Amino acid sequence: MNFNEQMKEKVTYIESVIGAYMPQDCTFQKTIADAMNYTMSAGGKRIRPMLMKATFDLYGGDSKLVEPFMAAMEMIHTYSLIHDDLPALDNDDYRRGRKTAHIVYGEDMAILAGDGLLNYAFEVAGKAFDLLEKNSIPDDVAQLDNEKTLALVSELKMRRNVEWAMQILAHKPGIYGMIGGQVVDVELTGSKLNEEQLTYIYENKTGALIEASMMIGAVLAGAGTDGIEKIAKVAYNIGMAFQIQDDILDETSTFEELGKALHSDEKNGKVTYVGIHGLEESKQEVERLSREAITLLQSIEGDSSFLQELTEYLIDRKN
Ligand code: GRG
Repeated sequence: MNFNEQMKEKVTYIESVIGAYMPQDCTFQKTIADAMNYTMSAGGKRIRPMLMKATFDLYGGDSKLVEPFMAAMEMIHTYSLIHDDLPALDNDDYRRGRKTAHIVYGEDMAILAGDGLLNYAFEVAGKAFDLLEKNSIPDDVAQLDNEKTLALVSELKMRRNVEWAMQILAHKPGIYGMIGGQVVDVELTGSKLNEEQLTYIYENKTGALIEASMMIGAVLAGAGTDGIEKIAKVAYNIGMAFQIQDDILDETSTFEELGKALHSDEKNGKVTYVGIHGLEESKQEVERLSREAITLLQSIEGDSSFLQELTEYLIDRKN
């Protein structure tokens, strides 16, 4: 199977996972489920769950534990897009090739749909606990035989990994991650940014969710601290390259390819990497960051070929 076929197959799988975890039974509050589903089902590249699952595979993960986290991560990402498009922020009319949520459902419902997705993401991720084995513990633990003890220890290890993944899922999209980056981005809109401020914004508003995705994949697969640190570095580079490429596409792509309006940064008075360094240098930086990520991936034991190809593909992505 070539890379494009693999991507297609993976997106189909990710969409089926997301679909399985979307809210089903809504009565009086049905509008919120419709509004949440409207942007969730509009497509999107599904890069974050894809990176999470590919990292999980790289570190030998072989359970379904990662699936609720894949869905949860895409929900958090989609909430951030719905809120980012609101009139109070970027005021965009199109996203993922469709009218934005606030244009279709009104500003009130779009705010609630974003809130709904953020909250529901944790409800969904928490379902990973239901997937764990539940070995019974006798009152007198001395009665446990070897086999039962081993089963309990293995369950405990998995449970710890899920708890750790939950912590990452709560931390990275928050004020020390995505929201932090977004706050500085909003506050400094229209001002002249220095390199340090720009790096802070990119590391957080975009990088944090990419880092969280790959770290959660590694944690759930049971990778050691060393493995998690390595993948966090890979994710850092991919995240920075992803945002610079986003800036490049905002200037050079088409509405049809992007599924949203171009020149959004200019319209909103945002200073970007491209604005400071120009297109050519920005392209070189995307290439440099991505090549460094690929070299790091090659130093990790295991089959990282899909992750390497995905990183390569992102250098030239068109949307
Ligand atoms: C709480 C009011 C309120 C707002 C929150 C946190 C936030 C607003 C916005 C997040 C910042 C943001 C949108 C960063 C940009 C990251 C980025 C490059 C998004 C596009 O991701 P893709 O290209 O999109 O993966 P698809 O549609 O393919 O999923």
